[in-house]
Amino acid sequence: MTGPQLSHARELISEASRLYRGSIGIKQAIADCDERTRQPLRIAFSGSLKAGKSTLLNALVGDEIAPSDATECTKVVTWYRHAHAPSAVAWRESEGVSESSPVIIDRSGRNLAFHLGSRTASDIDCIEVGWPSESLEKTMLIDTPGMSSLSHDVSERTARLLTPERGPSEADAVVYLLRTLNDTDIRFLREVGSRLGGETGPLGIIGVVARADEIGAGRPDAMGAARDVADRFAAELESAGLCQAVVPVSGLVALAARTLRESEFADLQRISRVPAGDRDLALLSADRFTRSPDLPVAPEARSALMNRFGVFGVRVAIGFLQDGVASANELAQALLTHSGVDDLTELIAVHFRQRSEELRAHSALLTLREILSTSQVSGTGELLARVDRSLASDHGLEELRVLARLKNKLSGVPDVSDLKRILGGRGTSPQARLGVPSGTPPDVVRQLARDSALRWRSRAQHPLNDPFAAAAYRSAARSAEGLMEDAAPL
Ligand SMILES: Nc1nc2c(ncn2[C@@H]2O[C@H](COP(=O)(O)OP(=O)(O)O)[C@@H](O)[C@H]2O)c(=O)[nH]1
Ligand SMILES: [Mg+2]
Repeated sequence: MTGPQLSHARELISEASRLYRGSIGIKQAIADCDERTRQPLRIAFSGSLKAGKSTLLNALVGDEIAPSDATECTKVVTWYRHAHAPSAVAWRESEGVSESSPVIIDRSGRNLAFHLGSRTASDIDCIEVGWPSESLEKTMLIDTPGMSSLSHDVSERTARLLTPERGPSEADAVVYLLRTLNDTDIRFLREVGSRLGGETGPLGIIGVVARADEIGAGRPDAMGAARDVADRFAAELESAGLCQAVVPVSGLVALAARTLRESEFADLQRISRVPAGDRDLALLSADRFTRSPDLPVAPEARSALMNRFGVFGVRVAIGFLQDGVASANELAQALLTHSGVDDLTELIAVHFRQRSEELRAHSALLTLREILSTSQVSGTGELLARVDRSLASDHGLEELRVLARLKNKLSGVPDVSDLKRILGGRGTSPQARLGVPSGTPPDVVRQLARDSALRWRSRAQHPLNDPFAAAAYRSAARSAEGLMEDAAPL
């Protein structure tokens, strides 16, 4: 079923298509815009070179589909879509015509690779990979080569996708990986944010403090250290309106956990049973771990464990096994939670997936706006005004903008957690917003929604509210009123 935002966007697009029925080129651009509303949400992974983008994408998909480390194909923007069988093609536009050529997917080595044949990255505009994965059914993931002050060429490809010279970004949402917070990141985030969210605040950007295990030099408390860093970055980025949330994640540990093999579990278990003295000594460094004569697992297998999990991952996994974790499934789940990827998945669900319709409608309308404002025919002025009204009045997007600023602006307010919930920060179903079980009957939901609307309206009128608080409470009241409408008897 299509929600009101997408239907309204499509109506405006089809009116534009009528207005421009005589102009072939523009008609095509409008048709592309309509097509975009029918495609899955596009989430791009961006950040500096080697930030861990491809590894994190793989961890979220639960399969190794994006090549990592710097080979030729990692210099190209790669789109991952759902398909019934694996496929990969390279696209190139030449004299206005798009040409495709096959790319070989090679899983024979230690790492996945795409072979481009005699082509180099500069001969290609993008690679499109089709993959049978459930996680790609509702979202398309875009791996980018990243930003680098050293490689202008590579940065430019990412910039062309996310911040093209004209018009909105090709992605609807961005996961931005940071290791430090430098000027390049801030400038780029500001630029991406202005394309995704417009003037009115952050929309569709989640920051990740990446390779979080390395922040505490691989010590078991590394994630705690990474969380402090994430909180510091979050304070800066959220208060500057550049991000909706920031979380620390170790993509490496998350990927190893999601693809954990029984043989790895058995090896880790064997090592966890070695007497503490020898084991702790062997775990002091990656080098000691692979060379130690005291471990009952072949050195090649240990070296493979180190590659897949890193020092931190191996130490944490062994810690879990000593604490009584008894199966590969249980270990994988414990590592996933510890890696931070569960928190990221939740943020992506709340901020991107559950808002997919609003975000896609928003991108399509921004594209339409660009088309209408650059080639005017009779009637465009009025349509443009309607597009602008539609962009400004989407309550779902307003909720996202308020949610992004709650932590910073209202952290001291006692009911900030209720506010977050009613705005959809813990899920967008009426029950999630009201904090009741999912089977709650409609008449109870309606009554609770009415109470909630009254409560937030009255909070909004408090004379001591600052402007942000007043606007946030008004938004909450509108959200609750929306629930009353949704739950109204037919
Ligand atoms: N320790 C650690 N290494 C990582 C992590 N994520 C990626 N790496 C390693 O960093 C290198 C670059 O990763 P890659 O995903 O290709 O980065 P990209 O250039 O941003 O796509 C690879 O050798 C990865 O194994 C992580 O979370 N922790
Ligand atoms: Mg990469």
